[in-house]
Amino acid sequence: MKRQLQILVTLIILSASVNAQVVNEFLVAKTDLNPQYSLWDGKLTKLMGYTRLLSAPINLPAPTLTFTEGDSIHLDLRNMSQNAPHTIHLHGLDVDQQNDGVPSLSWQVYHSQTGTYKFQAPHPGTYIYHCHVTTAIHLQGGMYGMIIVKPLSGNNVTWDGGYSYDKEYAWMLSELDSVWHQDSLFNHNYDTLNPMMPVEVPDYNPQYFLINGKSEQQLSDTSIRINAQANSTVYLRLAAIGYCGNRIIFPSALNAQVVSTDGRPLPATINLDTLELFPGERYGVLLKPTTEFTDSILVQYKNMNNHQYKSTQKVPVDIDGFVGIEENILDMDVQVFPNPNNGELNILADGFQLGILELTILNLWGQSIKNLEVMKEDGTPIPLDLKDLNKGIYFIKLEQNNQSKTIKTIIN
Ligand SMILES: [Cu+2]
Repeated sequence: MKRQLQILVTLIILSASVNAQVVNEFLVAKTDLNPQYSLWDGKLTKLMGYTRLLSAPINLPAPTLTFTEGDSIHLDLRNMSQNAPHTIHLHGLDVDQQNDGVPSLSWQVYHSQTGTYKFQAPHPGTYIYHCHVTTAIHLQGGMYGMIIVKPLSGNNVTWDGGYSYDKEYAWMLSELDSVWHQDSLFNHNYDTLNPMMPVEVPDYNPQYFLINGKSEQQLSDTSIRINAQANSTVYLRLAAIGYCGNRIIFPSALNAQVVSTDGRPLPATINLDTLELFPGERYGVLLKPTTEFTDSILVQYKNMNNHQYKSTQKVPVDIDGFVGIEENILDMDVQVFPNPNNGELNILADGFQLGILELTILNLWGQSIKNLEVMKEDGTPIPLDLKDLNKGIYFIKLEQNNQSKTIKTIIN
């Protein structure tokens, strides 16, 4: 009987321990043979980095690794970079020293070898991984990416019992100094047993200031630019991994609130329009716009030796929604097309009578910026030329005999 009880207890313990889901991830460390990564000005640069496939191009940042809280992770690193060994340091995750990718404290993966990091995904939050061999060069080379740990309780919540959100963005802030992206720095066989650097490392003078590997006009990429509805909540994950300090300036209409830092919830939210990040830091920011507007978030890069700002990058923000312009008649069918348009548009004003229609063009703040009259002659659409207006969101108010209807259009 006692023996049967022992077996039963053993079986219960075994079944509990296999409940944690094992997730296998695989990364290849490699170095570009030729410049292939396209910067905003069209120049190409070489990278050293991590990819999921040997044949895949190296991207900045490396693939985002997304886990669920409690997952048991087996992360394989295959080194195909020809030269130095590499590791994966799990920056900010609570893992044991053996699996934390700091070569002097554990092990490193040599060319054509594979190593496996084993750890449990800890607290939900935003983390970073990067190589920890000759860190200054390998990290600048491109060996960094983001780790996102999602809570068990769902996809659109910051952590169990935390804040829910409608949409999320993740920005990894870094820089690139193309002078460092050369074979003379990339191709070395430094390791912890051979700590001599092959060449003198030049001063760091980045020419490219990056958000998810992009800058300038590339920031209109839909994965970076903020596009959301008024009265919705956006969760913005921020991770800084360059050698500059960062300052982020939010438009006040975004009602930015910092809710977490370095993978841990803050005891209370902090409302702010300006947030400073230092290398290695992560923040979780809720954006809660209540009105419709277009603006930019400014991301600045500061030289930490002399505290001078080297660059300001502008990320477009588009918040859609209604600003509450009163409708006198709600059942009147009015349409604008195409929408968005280039300033040439058509209005279908069924419900209004034939004859003169008075039009008022309003900006986002409800200010009248243009008045005109158009003639409704029959049931066909009325063409309208607004090409003299700047790109943006406008309201067109149509009036006739004390009846009116307002519609929205986007000129881009
Ligand atoms: Cu490395």
